[in-house]
Amino acid sequence: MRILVLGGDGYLGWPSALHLSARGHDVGIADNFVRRAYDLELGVESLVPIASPTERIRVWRELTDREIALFHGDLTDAAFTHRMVEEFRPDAVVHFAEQRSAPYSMIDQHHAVYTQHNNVVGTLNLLYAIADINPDIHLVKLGTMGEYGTPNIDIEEGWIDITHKGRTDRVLYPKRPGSFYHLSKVHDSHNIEFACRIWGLRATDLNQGVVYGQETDETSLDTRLATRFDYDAVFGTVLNRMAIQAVLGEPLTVYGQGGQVRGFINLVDTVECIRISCENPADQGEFRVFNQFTEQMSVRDIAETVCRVYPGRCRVEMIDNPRVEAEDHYYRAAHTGLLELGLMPHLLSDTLLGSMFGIIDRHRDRVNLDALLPEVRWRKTAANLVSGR
Ligand code: NAD
Ligand code: USQ
Repeated sequence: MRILVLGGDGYLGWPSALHLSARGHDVGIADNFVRRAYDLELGVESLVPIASPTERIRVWRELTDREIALFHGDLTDAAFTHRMVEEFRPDAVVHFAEQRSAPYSMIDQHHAVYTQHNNVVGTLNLLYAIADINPDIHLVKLGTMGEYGTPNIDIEEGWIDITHKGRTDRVLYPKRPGSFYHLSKVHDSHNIEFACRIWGLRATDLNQGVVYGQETDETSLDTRLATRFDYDAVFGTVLNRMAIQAVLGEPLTVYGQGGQVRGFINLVDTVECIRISCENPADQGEFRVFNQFTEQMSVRDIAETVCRVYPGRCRVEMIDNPRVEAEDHYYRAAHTGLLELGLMPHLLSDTLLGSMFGIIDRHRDRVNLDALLPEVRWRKTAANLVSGR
């Protein structure tokens, strides 16, 4: 298949592009490299050094004799997005290219508006490009489990059958997300479902849980193929951060009571889910939703597991929760769709955590300790009410 990976320079996009290429697909990646610019803005860097986009592609070509096309541009630029889809003529487009940090979206008004504009407008431009150029193109869109929030009933895969006053219907599962970033994903989901219903497009919305891990079979072939690994309080996600905090001898930061339960997935399984979704497309006109995670854990469970496995001294600290979220709640989310299509999960294990500790230890000197503690607060303050810039 010809597969275009949007956001192909990011944490997940790059290893997914390599995985698809290794499986024999013709891959193109597109990115505006804004993720590298956020690093400059926040004064941090990926824990593991990453090569430039052109060097990554060159190394992959030298190792495998496989070509990856590169499109440098911004999805919010409608003309660029249209041109790229027209030129590459993909069978599937995997869309990772969004601002993906909840804390970044909550810094202030400017960052909230930027996040929703970037994410919602980029996706709309893509929907128009696909509808104009070839409605057969299968859109594989990265959504998030956080779209659902933490409802007091079981979470289904995207859709729910409800009976109300004696009548029954199948509707999109109700959403109650926890940040302006997560809200941008809800808006995307609605726009995509609408495009499938009205224009007959086909799409798979992958409501992914929190990803952890840094290596895949492909990225570990050469250090210059490494993907990024974020540890800071804005872009670092909880399991990666806790593994890094343990190795650095810093306290593991549990926000609030730590009873927050989330779905988690290993990077190795993420790239497989992308391959599986592309190779098993949604039907024409179908808005298909998979909940893309393999196990659910509380933040406290993660801290305890990391401390149990880490061979050195390890300390957990419960700090004031900078977010507004339930810390003790019901959580049970369906996630059978991808398993039925053949996903073989790699669950969190002592070996897996051990290999993460090894990677972290090799790069420990690159950490900016000042970036570890959360500073962005969900509640309104003078700093985040109006634009801080
Ligand atoms: P990332 O920030 O590392 O990668 C996103 C890439 O998209 C970056 O390289 C960035 O430069 C690019 N990008 C952003 N806006 C763009 C635009 N307008 N035009 C072109 N390129 C643009 O993020 P990631 O962790 O790889 O996440 C990828 C996707 O997966 C996101 O949509 C995110 O919401 C979703 N997701 C991530 C996780 C996770 O734990 N990392 C979990 C669930 C869902
Ligand atoms: N948390 C801590 N301590 C930390 C960091 C986080 O207790 O040091 C808690 C948070 O309060 C939250 C949970 O851990 O309850 C998850 O936080 P996170 O930063 O790991 O993940 P989140 O903000 O939800 O966002 C990440 C990705 C996002 C993706 C989402 C999947 O950045 O792109 O959409 O995970 S999900 O959580 O399923 O919505």
